[in-house]
Amino acid sequence: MDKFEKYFGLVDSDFDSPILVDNHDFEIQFKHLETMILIRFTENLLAEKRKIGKIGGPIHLAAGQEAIAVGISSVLTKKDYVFSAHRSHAHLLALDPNPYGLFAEVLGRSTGLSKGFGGSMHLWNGKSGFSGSVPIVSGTIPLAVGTGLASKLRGSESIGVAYFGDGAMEEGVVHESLNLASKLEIPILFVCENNLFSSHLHINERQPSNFNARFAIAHQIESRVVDGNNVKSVANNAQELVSQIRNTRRPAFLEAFTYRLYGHVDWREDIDVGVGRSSEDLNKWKSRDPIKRLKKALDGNAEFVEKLAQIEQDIKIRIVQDWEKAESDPFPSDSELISNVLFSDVRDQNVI
Ligand SMILES: Cc1ncc(C[n+]2csc(CCOP(=O)(O)OP(=O)(O)O)c2C)c(N)n1
Ligand SMILES: [Mg+2]
Repeated sequence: MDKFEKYFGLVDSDFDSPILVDNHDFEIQFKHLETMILIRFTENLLAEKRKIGKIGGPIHLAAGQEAIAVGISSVLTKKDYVFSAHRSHAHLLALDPNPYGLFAEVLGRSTGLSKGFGGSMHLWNGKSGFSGSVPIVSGTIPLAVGTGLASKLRGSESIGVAYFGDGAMEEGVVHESLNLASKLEIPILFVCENNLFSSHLHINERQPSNFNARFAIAHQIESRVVDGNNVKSVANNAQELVSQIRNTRRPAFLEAFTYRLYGHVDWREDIDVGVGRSSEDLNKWKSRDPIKRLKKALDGNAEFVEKLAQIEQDIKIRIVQDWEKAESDPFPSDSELISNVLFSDVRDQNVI
């Protein structure tokens, strides 16, 4: 069992509590549900394809954590600069729910989001605001701070957004980033997705406290701690923090507690059972699945069941079509190998 009961202001049983949705809220929450389902089905398909060897490189799945990406993205604009790390599919798809470019990328095709050179852990989708993911844990956090600073210097409304895990919090550069953002008053939202694990190691084995927003408090940054499996709570808190960031041009920090349903990497859910997480905990968190919880909340609405069945079917069909299309795309040509790695067309034309 998790060895602690308190998640700074939240208690363990809060994660089992119902999500309250009334009729005027129904459309918004249904939209959230739709995006979460698209992300879940996309990742389930990736898991299956990785298992049978169709995908060559490792994939880090965020199933179980979708409510955070969907809640946060619902309050961002395409002009914001969003960065992530190794577990970034949900962040990418919540901004642009279109898996084709991701599929082409993990298949190494030239039509992929990074032209087939990056795979699952090097994604970019500039038109949606997704400004990059890299697998160096915490590596993109200072970049997000930089985009926030640049926005402020340009007098633009845009903000930086950095998604990172509880493990990333243990890298020195995160603390330097928090300090700089606070001292220079940089418009950035730090989003700590606390799924309690860094690879196979539980946070209790690594930290004196399971609560990471304490570091924001130390840097005098406004912070919130939320139930990351409740999309409505994530979206409402993100809305308040993001408006505050846009108005004051100061940073904010949101810590969302959650749990991943797959193992650290690839498709096996039990890869870390027996190392750090017990099947008992896994089952407990499965019952707190953010999709299940939101379905339950929406179930009272008269149109819900029919609407849901239709949407789930449409998404399934679309995803399979996107995968097949990506699979039939070409690999990069030899000339692309040179132009994208050894020098950049853009750099040669415009910058240097
Ligand atoms: C600088 C660096 N150190 C170590 C690793 C190996 N590594 C990959 S993922 C990971 C765990 C990260 O945990 P967390 O930030 O909580 O993200 P989660 O996997 O839980 O989403 C580690 C240690 C790495 N990729 N980069
Ligand atoms: Mg983690």
